Amino acid sequence: MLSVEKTQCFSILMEHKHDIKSDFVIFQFAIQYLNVYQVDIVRVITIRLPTVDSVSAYLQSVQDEVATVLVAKRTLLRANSYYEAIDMQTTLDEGVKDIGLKFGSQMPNSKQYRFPKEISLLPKLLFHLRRRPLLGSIVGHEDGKSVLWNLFLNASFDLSLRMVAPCCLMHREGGTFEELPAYDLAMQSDTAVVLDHGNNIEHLPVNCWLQGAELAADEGRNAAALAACRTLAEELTELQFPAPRILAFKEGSSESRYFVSRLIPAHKDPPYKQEANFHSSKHLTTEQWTKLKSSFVHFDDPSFCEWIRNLKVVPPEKRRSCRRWDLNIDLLGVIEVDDMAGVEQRQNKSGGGKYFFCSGGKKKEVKKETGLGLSFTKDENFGEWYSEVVVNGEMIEYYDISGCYILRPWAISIWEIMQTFFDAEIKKMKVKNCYFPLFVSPGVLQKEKDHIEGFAPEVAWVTKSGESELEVPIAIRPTSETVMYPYYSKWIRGHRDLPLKLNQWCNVVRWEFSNPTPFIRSREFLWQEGHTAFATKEEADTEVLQILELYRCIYEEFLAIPVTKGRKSELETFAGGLYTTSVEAFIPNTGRGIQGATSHCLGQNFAKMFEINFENEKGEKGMVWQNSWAYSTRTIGVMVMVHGDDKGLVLPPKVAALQLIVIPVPYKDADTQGIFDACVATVATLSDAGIRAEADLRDNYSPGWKYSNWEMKGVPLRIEIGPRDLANNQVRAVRRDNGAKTDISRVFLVEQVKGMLDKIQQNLFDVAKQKRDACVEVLKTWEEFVTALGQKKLILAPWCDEEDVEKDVKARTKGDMGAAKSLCTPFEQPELPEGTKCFASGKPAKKWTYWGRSY
Ligand code: 87F
Repeated sequence: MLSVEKTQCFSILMEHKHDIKSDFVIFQFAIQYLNVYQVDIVRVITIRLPTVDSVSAYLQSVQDEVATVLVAKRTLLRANSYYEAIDMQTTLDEGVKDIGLKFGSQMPNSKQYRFPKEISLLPKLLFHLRRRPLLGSIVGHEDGKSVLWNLFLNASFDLSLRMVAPCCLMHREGGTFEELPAYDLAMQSDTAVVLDHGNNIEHLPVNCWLQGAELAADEGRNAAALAACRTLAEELTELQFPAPRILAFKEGSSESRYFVSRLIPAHKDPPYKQEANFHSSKHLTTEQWTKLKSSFVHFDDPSFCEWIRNLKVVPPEKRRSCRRWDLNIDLLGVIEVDDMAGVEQRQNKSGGGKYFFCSGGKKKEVKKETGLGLSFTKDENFGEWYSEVVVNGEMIEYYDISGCYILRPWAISIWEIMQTFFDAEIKKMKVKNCYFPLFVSPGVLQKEKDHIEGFAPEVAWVTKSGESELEVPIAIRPTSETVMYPYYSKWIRGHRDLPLKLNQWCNVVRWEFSNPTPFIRSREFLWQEGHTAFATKEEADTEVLQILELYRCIYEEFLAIPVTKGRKSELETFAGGLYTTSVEAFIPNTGRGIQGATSHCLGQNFAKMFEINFENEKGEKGMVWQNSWAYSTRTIGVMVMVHGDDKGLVLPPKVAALQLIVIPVPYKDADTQGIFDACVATVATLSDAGIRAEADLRDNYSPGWKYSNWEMKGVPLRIEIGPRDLANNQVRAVRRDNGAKTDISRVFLVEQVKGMLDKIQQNLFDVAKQKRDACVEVLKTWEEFVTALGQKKLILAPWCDEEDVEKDVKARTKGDMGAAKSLCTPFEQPELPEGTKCFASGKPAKKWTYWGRSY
C-alpha cells in the first residue's frame, strides 16, 4: 500500500451544503499525490456515514484527523436553515484549517495542506473519483462516468442501489407505490425509480440524501405516475432542507436505458475507463503503472468491500410511521419493511396535489416534466461530451473489453452509406472485392520485419483453443499485407495478370494501449483495405491520387468535413512503403489534427520481400509496383467531433440513415387521427421522392420528448404537424444544424425539403471549414510555433524537410498533451519565397508543412 508519507499534499474537501439535516454525512476528501512517479494523481474519497446517531463509535474507530472532519460535519448538521449553515461555514473552515495545521502546513496560495505524517487509514479509503463530488453525481446519466459506481456494484447490488436510493419504489397504476427489490427494479421496463436526485451544479442548494427523487417514467402513459412520484417526493421532503430538485427520466429514453443498464453489475466500468481518468498516467511505464495500481486498494478488492460492510451504514430512524418505504437496511441489504397494510391518503401541503400511498388512490395533478440532455458541454469537457454523445446518440454501446465498442445500427447505417459510395467508385476503377482470412501465420508476419517491427506490440495473438495451447500461436490481422501478398506472388506471373486490384471490407485488430476512444482509437475497427499491383510506377502513382480524391469526397461531400490532401513526412510514412499520402482533418475543440485516411505507394518493397514478379511483353522480368489504401470507421468519430453540439449528434443529410423525422403534435381537442394521417402521408410522399423519412407515431412519448430524442440522434430535419398545420395544408420544418423553423406548404413539400437538406449539408461544411480555417496559423519562427501550439492551432510553417528536425520538434514539444508532429505537406503549397528559413532549424526551408498535436 502506498504510504501517505509519500504524498506531498492532502486537501480536504467537505460538502457542506448538501446534507444538512440528513442523518448521514457525505464525507469527502481528496489526496493529491504529487511527483509520485512523476505524475499528479488525485484520489477523492467519498463516503457516506451516519453521524448523528453514532458519531461516538466513529470517533473510536477512526483516527483523530478523520474524526475531526466528522466533528466539523456534525457542527454543520446542527444547522436549521440554509443561512445558519452558511454561518457555520466559517466554523467549518476553521475546522478544516485546524486539521491542516495539526498535521501539516498550508501550501502557499492554496487551500491544500502538506501532510508529512502518515495517516494510515486514508489509503484504505482511496477511491477513484475525478469528477464532481458526491455520490449523487453518479445518479442520472453521469453515473457511467463515475468509477465510484463500481464500489456500489461490488458491495452487493441491492446495497449498491440502496446506498444511493434508500428506498426504491415502483409506481403502480392508480397512483400506488410499491417497494421493489433493487434488482427487480433494474429489470422493470416501466418503473418509476425514486432515488436521491444527486448533485446538480445548477441546483447547488438542493441536495438531500434521503428524500430526493429521480424518476424513470414512461411519459405518455405515465405522466400521471410521474406526477405522483413528484408529489410523493415533495411530501417526503417537506421538512427537508434544502428542497430536492426532481429530475425525470422517461422510460425508453437513452438516458433512462443507460441509467438502468448501469444498475446491472455486468455494466461496471472496465478498468481501462478508470485508467482513462488519469490522463497523466500515460507517461508511466507499464511496470510503474502496475506498481502504482497495486499500491491502492482497488474498488474490487475484497478487503475494501469488507471494510465498507464493516462501516455498518445504517439508515435513518424511521421518520414517519405507516410508510411503505420506511426501511431498515443493513449493509448486506437485509430489509425490514414496516407495517404496510392499509391504504393511506395524504394531502400534499405544498403543492395542493394529492397522492395515494398504497392501493386504491388516484392522483390528480399532472405536472410538466423535465427533459434531460447531455451532462457535459462540447466546449467545457470535450472528452466526456464525446463519450456521452456517441452513447446517447445510440451510435455506440460500451463493451466489457477495453477498447472494443458495439457499433449500433445508427452508426452502421452511416458506414454503409459511405461504403455504398466508395464501393461503387472503386468498382468503376476495376477494383474487385475479395476476402482473406482473419488469421495470420507467424511466419509471414515475421517475413516483413521492417514494416512489422514498430507495430509488433499491437499485434494480438491466439494462443489457445479450449484448454490446450496451440502449437504455433496465430496472429489476428492488424492489416493484410502479409496475408495477401504471398498470394499476389502466386497469382501474378505475366503482364497479363496486371494490374491486380483487390479490396476487402473487413475488421482489423490492433491492441492499442493509449487511451481508447470510440471510433477514433479502438482495438478492433472496420475498414476497407485496397491492395493493388501494377507493372509501372506511373500507374501506381495515378491510382494513389485517384483514391485520395475519393477519400476527400467521403469527408467533404458526405461527412461535410474539410480535409487537406497532402504527403506525409519521412517519419510519418508507412515503414513498408515508398511514400504516403493522406487526407487530414482537424478538431478545433481539441486543437488536434486527425489522419482521415491514407493512400500509400508501396513502391517495390513488398514485391521484393514476397517475390511478386512478372514478365513483360518483351519477356523481361520485373517487380510489380504496389499501392495500399484504407479508410476506417474513424471517419464516423471525426464526424461526431466536428459537427456534434450540446444537444447531441448532428448528422449531415448525405450520411444520415434518417434524413427527416415527422412528428405529430396533437393538442388536446385536435383531430388526432387527421394529424397522424397527415404524418403518414408526408412520409410516403417524401419516401417516394427518395428522401429517407419516417414518422414517430409512438403514443407513449410527448412531442417534446421526441424532439430532444431525435435531436440527440442528429436527424437533420424535423417536420412537425399540428392542428394549425393540418388546417393550412402545411408542415413546419425545423433544421437540426441551426434550429431554423420554416412553414412549408404540402404542395411544394418535396422540392422544399430537398432544398433544405442540400442547404444543411452545405452549411455544415461551411461552418466546419470556417471553424477550421480560423484555427490555422501561418508562422515562421519557433517562438510563434510554441505560442500557437499552446493556443490549439493548426500550424502551417516552412520546413527544411529533415527527419532529425522533426524528431527534434517532437522532443521539444513533449508533455502532458502529447508532442507536436508534422501532419502533412499539403499538395496545395503557398508560395515559398527564396531564403525562407525552417521554423525549427533555421536551415533553408523546402516546403510548407502542417504541424500540430494529433490523434
Ligand atoms: C499495427 C500492427 C501491425 C498500422 C499496424 O495504411 C501492423 C500495422 O502495418 C501496420 N498498424 N500498419 C500500417 C498499415 C498500412 C496500410 N495497410 C493497408 C494502410 C492501408 C491499408
